[in-house]
Order: sequence, then C-alpha cells, then structure tokens
Amino acid sequence: MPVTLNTADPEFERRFSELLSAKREDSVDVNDAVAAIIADLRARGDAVLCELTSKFDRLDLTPDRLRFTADEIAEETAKVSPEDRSALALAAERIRAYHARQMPENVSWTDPEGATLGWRWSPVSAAGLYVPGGQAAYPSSVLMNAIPARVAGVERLMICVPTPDGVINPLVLLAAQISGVDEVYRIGGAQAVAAMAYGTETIRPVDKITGPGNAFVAAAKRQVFGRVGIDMIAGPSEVLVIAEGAQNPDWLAMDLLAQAEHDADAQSILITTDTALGHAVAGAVDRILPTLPRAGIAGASWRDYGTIIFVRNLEEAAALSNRIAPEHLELCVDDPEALAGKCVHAGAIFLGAHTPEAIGDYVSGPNHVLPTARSARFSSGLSVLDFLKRTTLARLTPGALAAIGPTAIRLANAEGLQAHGASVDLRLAELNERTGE
Ligand code: HSO
Ligand code: ZN
Repeated sequence: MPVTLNTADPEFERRFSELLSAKREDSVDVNDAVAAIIADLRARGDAVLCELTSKFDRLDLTPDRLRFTADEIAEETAKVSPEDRSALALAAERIRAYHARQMPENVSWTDPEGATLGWRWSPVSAAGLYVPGGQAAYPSSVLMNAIPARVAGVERLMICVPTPDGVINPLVLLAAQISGVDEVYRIGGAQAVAAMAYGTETIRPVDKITGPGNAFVAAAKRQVFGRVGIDMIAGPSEVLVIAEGAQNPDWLAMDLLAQAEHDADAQSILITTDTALGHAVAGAVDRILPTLPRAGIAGASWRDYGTIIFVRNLEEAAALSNRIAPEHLELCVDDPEALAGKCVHAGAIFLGAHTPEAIGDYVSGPNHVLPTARSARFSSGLSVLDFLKRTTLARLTPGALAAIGPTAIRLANAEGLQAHGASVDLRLAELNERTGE
C-alpha cells in the first residue's frame, strides 16, 4: 500500500517532512576500493583495464581489443531491426533539433567608458560518456548524453560500456553511431572512468565525463572531478503527477508504474484535488501491477515509496510540488500552463493528459538526464551547456583605461598588491605624458 497524506490532516506537515527527508538509496561506501582502482590505473594503464575486465566481465582482452573496431560495430548494428533503427533515428533527430535551440549566443558590447566587454562560448575538446552494461544499458540514454555533446561542438566523443561475457546491446552501438560517437570501448566500472580521466597507452583522456552508473562509477566520477568535469550524480528516478478530477485513472496509474519499474528505489507520487480519483488510481495500480513483466521492481517501489497526497486546491499542489522539487512533473489538469507557471522547482514538466513522462524519456526532444533527489531546487537537466565553457572578454581603449584604471589602482593598494596597481599606473603615466599633462 502506498502512503496516503491529506493536507487537511493536522499531522500533515510532520508526515510530509518525513516524506521529503526519506532516504531512498543505501549508500555503500566504495570510496577506498575506487581510490585503489584509480591509483592502479594511473600506474599501470591498459594492463589494469584488461585485468579488471577479465575479473568483472569474464572477458579476456588485450589492449588492442579494448576498443570496438568499425567492423565489429557494423556487425552488431546490422542485427537491429529496421523498425528499431528508424525509431532511434527519429528520436535522435528530435533530440538534436531541441538541443540545437539551446546553443547560447556570444555576447559583446561597448560601454560608455569605451570598454568592449562580453563572453564567448566554446566546447570542451573531448567528452567521455559512461554507459552501464546489461539491463540498464539504455540506448535512449546514449542519445541523451551524446547528442548534446555533438551539438555543442565537442570534437572527440568516446563511450565506455562494459560488455559482461562479451555481450553488447546492438542498440547501444547503433545509438552511438547515430549520435556521432567517435570511439567505443568495451570497459566499465571505476577503471573506465579513471581511464577517461587520466588516459592509458591506448585511450586518450577526455575533459568531461557524463553518464549514469552504479555506486563504483558514481564514486569514481566524484574522485576524478577536478581533473575533469563531470555531470550530476543521478539518484533513483522520480515522478510527481498532479491531477484534477476528470482524468483517466488508468493513464495516471500507468505513468506512476512507468517510473516505478525503473528501480525498486524509484518514487512515484500522485497529488490530487479529487479523493475519488486518488482511490481510483490506487485501485488501477493494484490491478495493472501484476500484469507487468517488471512487477517485482515496480511493486517494491510502489509499496515502499509510492505516495498519494490529497490537497484542497491546486495552489496547495503547486506549493508541495515546489518543496518536493521532482525530477519529472506531470500536470494532468484542465489548465496545465497556469499550473506550470507556479511549479518552479522541477527537472522537466509534462503538460496535459496527452504528455506522458515516457514520451520525454525517448522522443519529445528535451533531455531525460535530470536532477533527482530534490536537486531540481538548484540544478537543471543535461544540456548543451554542460559541454560548453564561457570565456569572458574585455578590451579597453586608452580612454577607458584612463576612466576606470584609477579605481583598480585604489583597490589594488587597499589589498596591498603593489604590482597590480603599478601595472595599471605605468600605462596611465604614459598616457598622461602623451597627452602632455
Ligand atoms: N526515466 C529515466 C530515463 C529513461 N527511461 C531511460 C527509459 N529509458 C530517467 O529520466
Ligand atoms: Zn523512464
């Protein structure tokens, strides 16, 4: 049974706070093991990759076989059906078009003192994408990570994907190919992250690492941060559905289950103004759940973390949504735009009954790599900006230096930094001489 809360209940605030602070992931401490792997990789390079791939994936490789060859990729991708191929191609096209619009403009202006100021965007030179192996190898996530990098103009894009027993999901390789990935390596775990960050004899290091992974991968990303950039550390997926009365309970139940089937730690929450609808959705979940192939996972998630919250009006719904700051927010209400305007802390918003969250996972265009665990309060989903850096620009005319230089000298002196002030003063002195003052 999911938890049920009601804002009219005097205990509501305490119970809602409990919901907000509940921890859904057991964090296993793998930091020492990961630090040892990274140190070993830095010392011995490819040999470590081969040894650990043999140990964890039961796959014996030599350094020249760490990377998929073009022939191997062609052989694998040929197994993909034409229908799957065109589905992936359409998704890729829509994701590309969406992310192309995210490209920011370079900006430059000249202020009244004569200083020309601005900033310019440039991509990181090389990016590495981690793709989990086995069941969690989502081709859609390859598109969602690789396409923004390519759109941003990243020159070199590589993927690491573990292939337990040598098995690769052909759709992952096809997604890599469609997104324009340059290199694919059959390695995983902390050692793959370390290889991307530090390089080996056969792998050139990258500047930015993105992509989801298990506890070892997450710890490795944290430990190589600074040497390289990383994206976020994603937690279990979540959805919050806000619904008014006139909704189809089966649709809403399926949306809650779609999120729940990701992970036993995933969380699906329904907030509704309509008591009858809330009960109807709960009933529909119970009816549909046993029919799902992933009933075990979805059932555990719904049982442990599923929540239905009854509210008096949509104002309350929006206020609670902002406190939850969900990764995905579905607004199944008559005027979703009006409600969306009030929901300011959410990774992605899906407006109206005909926009199920799953559409966003695959094909609407926005990115599905989104902030979890309430981090939508302060961060955003993956975008082209994650693969771009901003360089500021300033050019002063002699007149501009004369106008604002004295302020710099004053502040430099106040900070006791003599040479700073003098670097301005020397120039000003020469200008004064020239103008005969
Ligand atoms: N809902 C997941 C992404 C995903 N769903 C991939 C299906 N495949 C996190 O946003
Ligand atoms: Zn999903």
